[in-house]
Amino acid sequence: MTQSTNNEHTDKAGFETRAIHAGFEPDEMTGAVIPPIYATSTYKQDGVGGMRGGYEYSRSANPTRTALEGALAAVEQGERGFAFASGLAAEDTLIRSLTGPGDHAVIPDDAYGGTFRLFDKVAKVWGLDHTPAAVSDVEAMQAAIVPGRTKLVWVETPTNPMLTIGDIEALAAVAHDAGALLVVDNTFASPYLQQPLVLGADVVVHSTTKYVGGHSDVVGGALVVRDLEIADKIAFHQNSMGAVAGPFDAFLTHRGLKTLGVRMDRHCDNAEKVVEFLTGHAKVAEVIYPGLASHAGHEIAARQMKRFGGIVSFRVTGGEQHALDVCARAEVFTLGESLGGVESLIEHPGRMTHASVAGTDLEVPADLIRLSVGIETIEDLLADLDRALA
Ligand code: P1T
Repeated sequence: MTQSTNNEHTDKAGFETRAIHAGFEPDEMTGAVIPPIYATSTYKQDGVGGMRGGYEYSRSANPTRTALEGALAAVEQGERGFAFASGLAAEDTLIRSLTGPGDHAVIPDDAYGGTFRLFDKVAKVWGLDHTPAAVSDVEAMQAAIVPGRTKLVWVETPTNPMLTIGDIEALAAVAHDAGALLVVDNTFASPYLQQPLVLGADVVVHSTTKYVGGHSDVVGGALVVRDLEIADKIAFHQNSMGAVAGPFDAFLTHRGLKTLGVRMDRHCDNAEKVVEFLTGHAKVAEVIYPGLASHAGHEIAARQMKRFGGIVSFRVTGGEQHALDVCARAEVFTLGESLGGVESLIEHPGRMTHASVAGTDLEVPADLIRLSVGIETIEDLLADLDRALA
């Protein structure tokens, strides 16, 4: 049941080796190379309290989930990983593990709409208030801290959907100076491109629904930490709140994680070509991608990310209706929410993923389109965009 013992021989290995081997040794009885799906809710005890390997009940721990959690810790270079039923379940568990009524959090003024809704409509009712600030502006993030009350400085980098970049090292210093913890939602970069714990972050959050799972066939979330006291609080709340990843979901997520490196490289290759195609296109007003030298966060992104990712946002020249039309005309790019799967997706954040931030500080431009560039043949993706924009 302990995770770190499974990772001993992979601790110093390269990223892909960790992604493929950490968290699981071939099954002792059968030699199975892949963690079996332990579809069991409970475990036989050898006399009261005589647990085999520490397994007692599958909300508390399940071997398929343990394997995934060990692998997640290894790819983020953390000590403990925790797998949840969704990204938002992971976030909710984290918030309750590390804050209480009367506390305060600094959150991005540009974030996934569901994350904002969790802070604004759920955590606030519970007594945790928040101040949005720009993740790209370290001084603004610092100014938003309420001395003595701020427990979390929470960022996404790159953000969803504006792809704003936050300087993880600088933000960690600011948070720690104020006695707060830095939480980084690493969903857009994935652990292959960026490892926030190495840069000083205290907690990494993932919607594993996205690049980690990678095939749009499972919803899940994760938390990874280095500090064992924080880990104990999360472990207690994971079990007490119960929003865990089930064994089938843990299996699919773990299977996806093994190919993260090769998939991300192709996502990045294709995204770079899409950016090149959109830049200067007559119907495109602005292309937003941290890999562009003109992007305000380019230098920081180049320092803290291996490459710049598979998400490209852009604004069209003809306003909201034009953006909606482009979304409707695309064919290879499937119109749908979510991101990070092998297939390309297109969406209108204002009406779809970020509808819950309409009328708030986090509202997104109406002429904005977000692409999750998949790993299909690049010529087909470019031809599709050309048709959709025409
Ligand atoms: O959907 P879920 O697995 O609960 O994860 C929530 C979440 C958390 N953080 C980020 C950065 C996210 O992008 C998401 C989910 N986002 C979408 C569904 C989307 O289309 O943007």
